[in-house]
Amino acid sequence: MVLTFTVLISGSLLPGLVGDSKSEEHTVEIRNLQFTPQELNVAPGDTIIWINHDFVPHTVTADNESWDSGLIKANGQWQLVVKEEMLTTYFCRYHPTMKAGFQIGQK
Ligand SMILES: [Cu+2]
Repeated sequence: MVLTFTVLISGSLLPGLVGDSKSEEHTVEIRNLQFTPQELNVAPGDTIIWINHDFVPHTVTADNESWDSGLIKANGQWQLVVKEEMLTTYFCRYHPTMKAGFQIGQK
């Protein structure tokens, strides 16, 4: 004898798990060897976009190097999707005085 259990899970019962439509984009400008803003409030799933307005390349590198943009050319940009557990402080490999970070909260 075989018992079959059919479980129907409605998408509406799992808010936030399937395609979070509330995710936002945040922009950090790199200008005159500075990240602006220096601090940013984000949520998991959000995207942060760094735009390099300088005439020299920069990087966006986690303080523990767990994530890294690689070289961002003049007028180039790079983006990152925020994950809950990631390190949130970063610097530029070429200009170690360039430092900034973001705070991960919940929506
Ligand atoms: Cu730099």
